[in-house]
Amino acid sequence: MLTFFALILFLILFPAFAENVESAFTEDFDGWGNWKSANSVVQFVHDPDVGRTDPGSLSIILGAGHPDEKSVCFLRRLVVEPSKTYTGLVFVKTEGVNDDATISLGFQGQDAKGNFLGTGVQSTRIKGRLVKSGEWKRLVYTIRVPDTGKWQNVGRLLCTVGISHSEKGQVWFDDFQFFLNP
Ligand SMILES: [Ca+2]
Repeated sequence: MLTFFALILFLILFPAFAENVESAFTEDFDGWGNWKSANSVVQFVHDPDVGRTDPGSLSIILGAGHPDEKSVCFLRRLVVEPSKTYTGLVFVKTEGVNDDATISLGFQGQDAKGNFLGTGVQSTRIKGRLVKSGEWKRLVYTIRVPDTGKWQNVGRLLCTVGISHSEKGQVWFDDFQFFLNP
């Protein structure tokens, strides 16, 4: 019974804790969807062999004829509460992408039903030339969720991890984490 009350107290004190997300992609896409610009030539795959700490990662393969300015990404909705601060991070690896490729981790506001709020995207990016072949680089972004203006009805962050400005190559994503800042 004491354990039960301790659990209730924990849930009251840390209501958003249950929404923390970790994706190691050991088995599959772990609930991540994807999005691509029109005319993109791309494959979204789960790579069971490549991984940072453990095998398994998400990967985007840009195919012949992919227009280099186009954006493609994996995405996942994350439950958040206004006025709270969260940190997201993901590790990225590339093979054969353009030096000017932009690999990004971004967030935009949605309401509890997943409708866009027109908040624009907040993101961190790294250029392809800075991700050397075979090396994992970390992208990290901390966001305080506003509670006014366009963010008034926020209930979700749409998280995107993706690539633009490359017409060739492959990028992997692994060891994603999203958590409420203490
Ligand atoms: Ca992994």
